[in-house]
Amino acid sequence: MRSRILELLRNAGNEFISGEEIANRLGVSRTAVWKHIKELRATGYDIVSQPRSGYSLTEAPDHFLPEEIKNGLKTRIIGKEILCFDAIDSTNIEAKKLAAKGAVEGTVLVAEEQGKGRGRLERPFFSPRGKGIWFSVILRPKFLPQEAPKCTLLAAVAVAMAMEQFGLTAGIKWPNDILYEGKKLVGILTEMSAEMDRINYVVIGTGINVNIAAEEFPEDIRDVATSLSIMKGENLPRVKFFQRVMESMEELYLMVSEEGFAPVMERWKKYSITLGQEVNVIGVGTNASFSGVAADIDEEGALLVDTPEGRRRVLAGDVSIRPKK
Ligand code: BT5
Repeated sequence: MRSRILELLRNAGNEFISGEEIANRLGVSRTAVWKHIKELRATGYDIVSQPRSGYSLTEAPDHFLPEEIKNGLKTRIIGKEILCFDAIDSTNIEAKKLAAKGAVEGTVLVAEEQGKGRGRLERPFFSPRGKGIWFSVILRPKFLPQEAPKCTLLAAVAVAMAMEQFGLTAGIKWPNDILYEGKKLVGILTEMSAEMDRINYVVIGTGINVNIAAEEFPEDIRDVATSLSIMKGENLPRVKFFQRVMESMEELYLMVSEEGFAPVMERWKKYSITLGQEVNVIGVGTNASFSGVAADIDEEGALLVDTPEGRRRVLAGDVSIRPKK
């Protein structure tokens, strides 16, 4: 009912629509309409009312509400189901639970705040309230399990494409970070459940620092983290940015099902700030490290690093780019 009232208010544009007309069109009482309007106001909608004219929507909140995210969203798969959480441990944990219970492909979970946002190897991921986009997407792709890590590259390209629409140029560091001036704006964690030759589900978890001021980052990551608002010099509308990310993700996902990952990899290379650089690589889960020049990524999304001893292939690791002398 709430979303149907919102739709009527939106369709009215700048005009007023009377409580009576809303009540008649939706087959409810005027008191019921009034109650829903009150609720909408409480969630942040600015709805003005005038005694004889009725109601008019003047401003929608930049909160994660399914009605807001779906409004004007141009996707068929991603966002088919949208679940919004005020607070949650981790959207990835919840997404995996739902996926195991049969959630439909394209289900999206997004939270205002995560209490236990996680990165790789259980590293904590700072996810403060109302300041970012902390979300997970459930996919059930037809490709092979060994291709799943490439979903991380796909998500990074999707965020980069969204940034472009807001006049921001992204630099992707292999495999899962988007950086600005060497500091991290976005982190991505792809998790999967699969059998030998079949994926049950993939959960792509993405954390985007949107409107976080430098001093709001905890001290331990202040030197390594940044946000879109720092980059742009002003706050960005989170819901609109999120819609563009979901649309880009869908465009790329459809591309993969038609043409495979090659066109996504091409785009990834265009945004890459890793290729051609001197890098230090630390294997994930090991402390083994080595240096070389990041030469390319292969069809599996592995990073190829040229070292004095020859070319090395890195499937999972932490890469730091060494400043040019
Ligand atoms: C990642 O791991 O960057 C993957 C992060 C994925 C987060 C999303 S949010 C939605 C979904 N739900 C989850 O629980 N997770 C996903 P990794 O490459 O391991 O980097 C982790 C490191 O990034 C930490 O050890 C910190 O140094 C740094 N870090 C933590 N929070 C950060 C933030 N908000 N911005 C920038 N850097 C951060």
